[in-house]
Amino acid sequence: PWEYAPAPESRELADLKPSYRMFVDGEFVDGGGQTIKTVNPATEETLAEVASADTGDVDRAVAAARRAYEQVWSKLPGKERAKYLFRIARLIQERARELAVLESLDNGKPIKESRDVDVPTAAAHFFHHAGWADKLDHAGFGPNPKPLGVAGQVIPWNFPLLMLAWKIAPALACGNTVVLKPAETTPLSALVFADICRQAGLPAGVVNIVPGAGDVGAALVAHSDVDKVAFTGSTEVGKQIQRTVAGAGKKLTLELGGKAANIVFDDAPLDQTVEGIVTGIFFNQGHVCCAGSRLLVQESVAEELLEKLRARVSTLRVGDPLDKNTDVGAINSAEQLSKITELTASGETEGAQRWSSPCDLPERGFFFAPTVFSGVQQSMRIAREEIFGPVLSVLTFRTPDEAIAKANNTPYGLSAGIWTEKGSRILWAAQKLRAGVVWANTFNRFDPTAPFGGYRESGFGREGGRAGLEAYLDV
Ligand code: TXE
Repeated sequence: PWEYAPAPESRELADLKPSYRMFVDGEFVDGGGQTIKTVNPATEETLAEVASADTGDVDRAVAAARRAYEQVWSKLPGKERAKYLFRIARLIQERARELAVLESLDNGKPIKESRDVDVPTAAAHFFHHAGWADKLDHAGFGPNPKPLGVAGQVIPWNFPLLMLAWKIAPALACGNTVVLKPAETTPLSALVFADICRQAGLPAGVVNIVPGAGDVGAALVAHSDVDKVAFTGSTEVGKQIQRTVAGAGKKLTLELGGKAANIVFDDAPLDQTVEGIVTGIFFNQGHVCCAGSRLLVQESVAEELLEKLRARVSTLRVGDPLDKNTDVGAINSAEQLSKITELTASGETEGAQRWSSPCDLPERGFFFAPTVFSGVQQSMRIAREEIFGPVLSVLTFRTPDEAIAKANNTPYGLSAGIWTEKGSRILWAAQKLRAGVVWANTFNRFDPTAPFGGYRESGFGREGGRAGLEAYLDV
């Protein structure tokens, strides 16, 4: 029915087209694979038809990237590459409104997040890396830093444009060329980005975008002419990719799942902490690899904190992603919604106490009420497995040592948070936590200057800052 369709002005703002083609060698072309229908998760309506690549298209894209690498991009001085990156960054800013609306339509995230986080941070990544492009020889990477060649990059659906920026900006800054596969449920912003590359006059073949499902990603990472593979996604697929590239002489970075602990000590300012907990787990519907999905609270303040938290979560507005007042938007797909539903049911079966926000959910679309489980034990699935949804598992601890032991009791190691007034405790805990990122008195802050990445089953390699560039350079 009409009332569930996005307002006509939002389609216009996003400049939404009925169909999109893939981007190879500087041209928009049809793909050999079966066309993908991308769906608006807030309405379940088809947004657009998107061309999908087949293995022949992957071959053509890699060949174009190789040609562009050999003949143009690797030969350009850094200051010339920087000009293109600056241009791309400015074009992302100029087209920010279009990109933000498109991202919210395709992904389901609230417009205030795509507008204030995803799009500006994507532009910031290009600005930051543009600044590096002409300084690589003088930044202590080692003698004669050189690009690797063609990068094959596979990204997920939770931050479609931002993950693309994390992957493409450092690759280009270092002189590599790229073939990128966006996720099958969120290909649109990557194809608008392709148009931005064209608008920026980026030489043909430097960036190629090949939409498709997992088989296209598998063909790309296995391709014999790809020198470097960068993947963000599930731990399961990450392990598969690691096996595929083993022995093939490719460089690899993996950014996989997480089950981050957000630790609240008894001296933390509770009202401020509640805001951080909410940001930690309900930002982007909890579709965040570094989400603060396990709350560890010191026993003496647990009851008071939980009461404040439930009151605050009750005020979150869940619904239409395009409404500027929405705090929690739509779950990206029916599959992800059923995974969240199944895991939360297991929490109840295993004996945790479930509390869900008494919000009204829209009748259509994929929505899930913000949920808090208390009385969670470490053995429960909701304490061990990544839910990737708006569901928080609350555990308690008595001593700081116990907090660290519980925080580290996970195969993952992407991020963690600490809430305390004591600076010494922050430094102590940050040393002991096995996590690539530790936030203190904040959560889910992203900055292009800060290296991001995991320990253990959360993957390896860093993205962002100087450390992120090392993944795209040889010396
Ligand atoms: O991930 P996949 P899915 C976690 C989260 C989520 C779960 C499943 O817990 O519930 O993973 O999500 C491509 N070779 N994360 O199924 O399949 C795929 O097309 C090469 C955490 O969406 O890993 C997509 O582009 N590529 C995570 C990308 O991999 C393959 C973000 C991610 O999809 C492939 C997303 C293959 N064999 C999910 N199979 C994070 N770290 O942020 C699939 N793909």
